[in-house]
Amino acid sequence: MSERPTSGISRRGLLGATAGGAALAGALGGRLALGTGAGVGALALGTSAAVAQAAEGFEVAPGQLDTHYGFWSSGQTGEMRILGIPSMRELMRVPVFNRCSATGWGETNESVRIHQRTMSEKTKKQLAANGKKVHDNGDLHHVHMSFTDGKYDGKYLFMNDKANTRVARVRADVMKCDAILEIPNAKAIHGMRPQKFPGTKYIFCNGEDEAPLVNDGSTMQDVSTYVNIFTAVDAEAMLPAWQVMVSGNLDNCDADYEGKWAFSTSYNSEMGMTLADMTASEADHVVVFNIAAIEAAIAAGEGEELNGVRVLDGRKDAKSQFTRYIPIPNNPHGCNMAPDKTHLCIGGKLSPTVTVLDVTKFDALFNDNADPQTAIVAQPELGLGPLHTAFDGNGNAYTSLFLDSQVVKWNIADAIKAYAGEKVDPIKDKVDVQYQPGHLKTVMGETLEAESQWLVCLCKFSKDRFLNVGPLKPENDQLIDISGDKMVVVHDGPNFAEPHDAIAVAASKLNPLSVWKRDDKMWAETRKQAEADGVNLDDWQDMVIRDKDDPKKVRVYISSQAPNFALESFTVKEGDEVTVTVTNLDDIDDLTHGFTMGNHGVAMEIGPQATSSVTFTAANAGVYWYYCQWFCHALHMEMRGRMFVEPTGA
Ligand code: RUQ
Ligand code: CUA
Ligand code: CA
Repeated sequence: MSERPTSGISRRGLLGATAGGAALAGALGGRLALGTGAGVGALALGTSAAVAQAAEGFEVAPGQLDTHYGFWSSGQTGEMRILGIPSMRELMRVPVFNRCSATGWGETNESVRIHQRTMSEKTKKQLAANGKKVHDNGDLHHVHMSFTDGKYDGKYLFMNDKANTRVARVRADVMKCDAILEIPNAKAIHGMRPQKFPGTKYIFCNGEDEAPLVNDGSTMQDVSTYVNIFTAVDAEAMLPAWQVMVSGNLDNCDADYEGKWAFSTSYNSEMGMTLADMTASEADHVVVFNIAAIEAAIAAGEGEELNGVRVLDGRKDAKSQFTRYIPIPNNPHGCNMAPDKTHLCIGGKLSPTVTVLDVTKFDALFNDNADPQTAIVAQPELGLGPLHTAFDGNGNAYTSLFLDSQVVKWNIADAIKAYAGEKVDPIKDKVDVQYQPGHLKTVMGETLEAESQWLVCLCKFSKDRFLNVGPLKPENDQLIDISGDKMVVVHDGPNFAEPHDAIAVAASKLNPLSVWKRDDKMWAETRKQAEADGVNLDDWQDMVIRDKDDPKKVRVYISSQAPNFALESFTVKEGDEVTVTVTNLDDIDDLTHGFTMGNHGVAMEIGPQATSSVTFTAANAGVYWYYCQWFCHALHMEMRGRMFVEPTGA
């Protein structure tokens, strides 16, 4: 049994700072936030008419559209969310790793196929032992869009699942998940970024947790057999391209604007298994991955193949050309590449500094074995608990200070001058946020088209900012106007568990469909089965087909057109495995139908021109109503029918 901790990292006074800082910020925030409404709240912050004006700028009147899409992670909820910026209105939730009651995601055959596409036999066994077909939870920290030439290309969104070691892709044309990849060999995918240049060939994925490479129970206690794995995923195929073993663990990552490097922070260079061990060193590191050297080695057949992926050894002792390790104080976290194409900013977390690396100096680290420290060009001391950094289009950086509950605006060029000994203060402004910010994002700020108007700060706590809803409080996403010299908080946005990260994409980059294309690949497999059954999914269908080879299987094809299902009833037998395929033949924006089978735990969404199917067992004889659960017509309530389940032997 371990003892209740009394020391650990608090020896550095930092846990103390967390508690004290939070209490202080709480008291302060409470006083300042007495006025509600963004305008009043902002004015209460004590500045002037300029503040009121800034607060007005974020309001989007009824009927008006936002200028930017915000794509939000949802942490342990496992979905992706779409918000409008600057209104901060929630527009949509896209289920990815979670089971969704509204859409049937995680239950429909189409979504289960996507879940199981790369699922290992081990995972299937684990799930089956727990009575499941798919994981229905995820821990989605990071959402990023695909790039072409360093700019968002509006094609895909990629996201990680730390809980079950996966990455997923959402198609931006329909805003639905179309691929989930279970990454072999690695454990707990945390940091995840698309390659920025020349395009998103790879998704870089950090394995955060250390484990034996062959994790079969044979060397569990021997930590020297533990490794961490960095994975490059082929973004089109959504399959692993290659992996690199590293020293230390991996936290966040990013990529450069020339397609040469990927980089990851590590907080556990110690390979410690306890909190005290993980914080023992004064410095951890950033790993730099040399993409060209890795690709050459993979092409030459180097490394070992393990579970279908070639794994290279990039650990320190291997002295390879795959990696370099740059020492960074202390348990670093955020890893953000500036749109100036040159500077990489690493959040110190336990160190009050952000370390600025010049990526143009990385060639020398590999070619001349230059001292890794030569890549460090600035290390401004910004405040307590620097986590993540965002950028505007004017050479400024914005870093979240977790312990200080602030955002600090600083100038990269000035920080470099100060590091070189010049008397210049890189810090331009600080603003209080509520409270304990993690990620923060400027609009378009992780691309070559960084803008300088809005910053979204994702706060981990919201105490006293909203009506009390019980012990579990919402998080607080705050919108900050960064267009002037002073940053101004203009909006509080409560948000459910637990947005880690967000990106903001100009609305012009996207143009999603309103009606599905009938031949979409999402239901290609379902269409194949229908063809085999002699059913044309594009026509009116009202078919009930019993499988010739397996008479326990019944396939029911139902068209829907508001307010009708093609079948008012169908009959099956007790114990039958029933697959219901519904096609929505309506061809009108926003006309979604549903299919819910009463008392069977089965419900799904069928968008205009879409096909969805679901399989369940009719276990008990009786009459069951099915109905359309998405409001579609004045006679939507009447859009229902009966399933008769005959007793066995009838
Ligand atoms: S990282 S703890 Cu985005 Cu700050 Cu996941
Ligand atoms: Cu169809 Cu409601
Ligand atoms: Ca450490």
